[in-house]
Amino acid sequence: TKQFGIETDSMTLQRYVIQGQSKHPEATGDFTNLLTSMLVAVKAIASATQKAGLAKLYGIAGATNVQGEEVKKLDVLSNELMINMLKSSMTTCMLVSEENDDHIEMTLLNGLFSGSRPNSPGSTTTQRGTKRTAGEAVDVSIDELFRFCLKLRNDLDKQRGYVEERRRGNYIVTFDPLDGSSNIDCLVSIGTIFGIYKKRHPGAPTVADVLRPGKEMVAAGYALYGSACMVVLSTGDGVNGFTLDPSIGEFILTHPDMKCKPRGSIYSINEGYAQTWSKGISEYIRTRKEPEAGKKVYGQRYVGSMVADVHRTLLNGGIFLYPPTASAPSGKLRLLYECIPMAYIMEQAGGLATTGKTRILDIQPTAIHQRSPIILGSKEDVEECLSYIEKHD
Ligand code: AHM
Ligand code: MG
Repeated sequence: TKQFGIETDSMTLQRYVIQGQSKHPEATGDFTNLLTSMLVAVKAIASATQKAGLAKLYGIAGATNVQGEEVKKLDVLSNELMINMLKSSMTTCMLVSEENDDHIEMTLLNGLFSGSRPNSPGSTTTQRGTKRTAGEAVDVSIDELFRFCLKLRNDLDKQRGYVEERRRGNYIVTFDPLDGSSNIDCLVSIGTIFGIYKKRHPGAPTVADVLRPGKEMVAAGYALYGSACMVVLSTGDGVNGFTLDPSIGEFILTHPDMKCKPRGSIYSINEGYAQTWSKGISEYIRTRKEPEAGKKVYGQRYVGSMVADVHRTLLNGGIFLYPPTASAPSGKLRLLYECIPMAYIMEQAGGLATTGKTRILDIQPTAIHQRSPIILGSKEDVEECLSYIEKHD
């Protein structure tokens, strides 16, 4: 249905999420609000990314991030956007960002009744306790009025607790606001990665609420700032891709029910670290280039931006690897906001994601910035790689 070249009934990301929500009668709409707010950040990052060269946003901001890496201005901006949009959505209780050393806890709103509470009325006022009939002038003692106000305030305090709890929200979001920072200045694709958990108990969240295996996540996804801006999202029911139509500022469903084909023909790894790979990884990669008779060689692609490399793997099939190296013995990529969300997407699309020993989504995280090796992609390719690891490592 098109009029004047404009689709009049398009499936926007928000519409898609609202439709999903209608399948859950208990849904409050918070998840939709969370995503809508986060998409504002994504759109702003997409816009800033395109303007970075012009606006001179690129360049070193003069600070290093918590991992001792250079922080670029666009990283800082993206982080602020994500935090501010997620906070103001009033749907989250905790955030974990690659750019922040500590987790960010949502504070309750204060100030509604912030005055100090007066002491009990004491014995200076008298009790009249007179009965009144309709029409009679109301004769209320200071004491009665005060008790009434106190009760009203207690009731409101209770309500305020409820309201504050509602405003804090139950969702926990982990994110890398701008992944692939080394690619910013040379205008190569970069992305935002996010994972969403739900707090399962009343009251304040604790860090244990975010140190949970990826299989407990309720949603994950990424935004890719490439030749177009795309959001790939899974809410645990398959994977869908939405492309930003800049003329209307909306994400439109362009890649419904994305599947990673069972076998691909591309491997993606930083070959510069080949010397420090395990025997299993070395043999697996060698045999991509020197296959046994009758098998085809694999092509090699490596952008160096996880979002771009994973997105290509999802679309075209193949395998992406960031194994342990000499300088990063546990791998480089972060479990909570890089490995787990990508593993979630990949599995939802029919692919696999592993450390080489364990399924990524089964890992019990122990620290918010912990790293993990990762191998993900087409099912048969990952299985074949695992067979080399099993044989040689
Ligand atoms: P970043 O969070 O500092 O941007 O680093 C993460 C990026 C990933 O996007 C990418 O897969 C990886 O680093 C590339 O690392 P390397 O340059 O060692 O191959
Ligand atoms: Mg990163």
